[in-house]
Amino acid sequence: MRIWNREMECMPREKMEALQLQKLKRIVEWVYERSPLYRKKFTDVGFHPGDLKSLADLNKLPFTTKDDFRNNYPYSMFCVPMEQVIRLHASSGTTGKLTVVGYTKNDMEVWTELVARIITMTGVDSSDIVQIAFGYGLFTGAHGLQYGMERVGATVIPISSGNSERQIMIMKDFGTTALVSTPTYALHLGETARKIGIDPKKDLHVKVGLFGGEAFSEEYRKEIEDMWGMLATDNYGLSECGGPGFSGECELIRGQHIAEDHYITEIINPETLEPAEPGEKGEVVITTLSREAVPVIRYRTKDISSIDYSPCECGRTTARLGKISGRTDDMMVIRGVNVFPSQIESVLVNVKGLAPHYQIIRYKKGFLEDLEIRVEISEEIFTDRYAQLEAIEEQLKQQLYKALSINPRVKLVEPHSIERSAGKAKRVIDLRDQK
Ligand code: DLL
Repeated sequence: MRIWNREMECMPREKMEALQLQKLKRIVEWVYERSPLYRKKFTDVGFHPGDLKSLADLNKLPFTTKDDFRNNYPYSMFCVPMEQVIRLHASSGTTGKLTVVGYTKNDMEVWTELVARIITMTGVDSSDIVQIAFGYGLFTGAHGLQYGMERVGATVIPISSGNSERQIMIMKDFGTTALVSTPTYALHLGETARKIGIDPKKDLHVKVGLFGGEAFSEEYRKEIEDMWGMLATDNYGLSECGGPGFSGECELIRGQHIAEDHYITEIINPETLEPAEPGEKGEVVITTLSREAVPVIRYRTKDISSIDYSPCECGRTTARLGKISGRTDDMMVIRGVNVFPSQIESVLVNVKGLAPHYQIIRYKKGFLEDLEIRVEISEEIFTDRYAQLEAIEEQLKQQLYKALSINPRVKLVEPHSIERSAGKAKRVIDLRDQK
């Protein structure tokens, strides 16, 4: 198995921690000197860069949040003059303003290097023809993957998202061997292929998928792998920390290797803000060590996961991030029970006769919040075994209750009736304010 940067990716832990401390000291000084926002934040908690003696001192530093980006829109989080910024990207916030990030020349170089690493982890190399079906634009996904692919020497087809039948035609004619998209779009593309009489597994030659940008359950992975006959890898990152390249899965699929020479990752209890126990789940908090234009110190991602520090059999020693199992802010509280959309997805994809396309509707009955799960039945059931619908619905209800301890309303809908998305799927529809 090839490793893009053996020196960094296979570094002994002690050496890595020494490197992280050295880089952390530099970046803390960098933001203190250049950003009135960070200087104020540090002063408010009585911290001075000189107080940083060990990695453990990181927890003396204040957190950064998406609100900081919102309140300092568009450029007040920047630590370099605009003359040094050569690229802007942005992501949509859950509410209100965009989250804007900038890149210096050096930031672009580091980004390219880190994406080349996650690409190499999946086995993709210069012999591959890669279809990038993330939307091009302000989203970091498409551009980041393109730089990394070109760096490893792969052939890039920058097709962007949408126009699915054309995507399939190109895949067939150009001999695409790797697909880059959201997991939802990969499923949709596979479905589209089947609709026009092409079996993605037999008639196409896509052997690897680099997926990311949204939650990706194990069951969803299996669904995609069976459909395409490919290795489907999960890759995580967020605009505020530079986009894709933060972490990715190697061919062994043992969690996502984190680029620890460029990021320090903490897992905290989102309520107490104390560090989680090793291996325990909590909120992922990221400090960027190399970013010049918009570094972030202890950025609260609101994503929930855990970290495994044991070395991987692939030879890399970098810590591995577990699956993102939800967000602190997509957690729904239904009659006192905490429910994550990812839990619902796990149930749906395990009930035979259902297709992996669904929506979760949050609504109110009187004062009480409830859920309705709309899920498509599979094509096969719809045409051949319509009579089984009642039994499938019953089974789904039972499984949902078993997994969630609540009884959401269930509605089976016709194949293809739920709107498909070329980017990130909108799974949860909030109708709580509607009568
Ligand atoms: O989604 C960056 C990216 C692009 C990562 C392409 C990987 C591949 P944003 O648009 O800022 O950046 O969205 C970041 O998306 O906080 C997570 O909630 C979610 N997310 C991203 N990747 C994953 C993943 C890009 N693999 C937000 N699993 C993050 C689960 C993910 N959630």
